[in-house]
Amino acid sequence: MESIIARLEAIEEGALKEIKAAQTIEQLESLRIKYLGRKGEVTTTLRQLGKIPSEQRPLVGKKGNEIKEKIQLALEEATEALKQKIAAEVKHIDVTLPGRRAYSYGTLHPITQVMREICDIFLRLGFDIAEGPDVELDYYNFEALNIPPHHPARDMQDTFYISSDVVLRTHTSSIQIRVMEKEKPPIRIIAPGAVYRCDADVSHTPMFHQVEGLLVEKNVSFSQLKGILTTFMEAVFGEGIGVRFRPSFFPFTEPSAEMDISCVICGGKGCRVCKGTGWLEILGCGMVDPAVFEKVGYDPEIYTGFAFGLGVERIAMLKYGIDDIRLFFENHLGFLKQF
Ligand code: 2NL
Repeated sequence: MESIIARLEAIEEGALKEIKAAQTIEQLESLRIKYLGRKGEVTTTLRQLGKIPSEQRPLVGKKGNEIKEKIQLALEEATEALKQKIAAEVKHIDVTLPGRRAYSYGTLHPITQVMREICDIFLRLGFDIAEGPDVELDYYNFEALNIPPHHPARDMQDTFYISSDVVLRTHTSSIQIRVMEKEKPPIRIIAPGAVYRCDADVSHTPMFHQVEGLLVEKNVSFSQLKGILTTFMEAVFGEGIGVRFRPSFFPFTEPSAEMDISCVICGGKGCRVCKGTGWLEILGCGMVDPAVFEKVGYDPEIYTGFAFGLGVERIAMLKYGIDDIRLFFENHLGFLKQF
């Protein structure tokens, strides 16, 4: 019996010493396990109670319980003291130190900036801005634009279908069809907005931005189209920019052309970006196809018009020398802060 009591007292002394020295809440928790846990020193010692004469058991048991309670109390007090110490340290943060500055205000996204710049130029040239729905009927996106039923653009691989006759618009031409349906010529509008195509790589994202333009009056000529677009390119890239028009094809224009500008990276000498040609493809355009006029109820014998479509991300990439379109949509502050 003497030996068990002596052993318990030795455990108590060791435990109280260790509790006093503990520096963290975690250390205190491991001390609780070490002494009071199921396999702890106090617990295992008291298990030997069965080995001593029964009349002595109450006395040893009582001593054991007292020691348990003392250790428990010491642990609780030490934990509480530590918590208060931590709280006091938090209060002692020096609030007079200079702070780390957060960005105090944001900036417009580079695509928004370029989009506004493009719209401003056309507003100065006398165009109005028209808007329309991103979720569009197949009719306005394809059919009214003379895009035949089995044209590749209608493929599931290129177009996001909501249902068999509803799509995410693949170009903002659909806006222009809606305007022509409602209003009579003269029409002089641009249609800016997000467009959607099922495509993704360094130069394609599933959502990007377009500005289309449409002018309808009597006696509109291709030279007027060339004049407007040349003035526009000079406004965006500077007076010195070179331009050229190459024949092309679109179902909604006839004749159709693609416009190139002299390479803004090498100045026309030939480089990696222009693939050695000195020229960059910048937009598609043409004279509105009579079939489109018929769809919206304009008499193609009376009215003529030109139209064009350009990609905003493409213009922004060339303007700022960006080689990966995905950077516009990753929202890294380091990238965005540069604009
Ligand atoms: C491109 C080509 C183009 C049009 C868009 C258009 C709109 C109507 C009628 C006729 Cl309502 N045409 N838009 C015309 C030619 C080309 O865009 O490659 N865009 C990035």
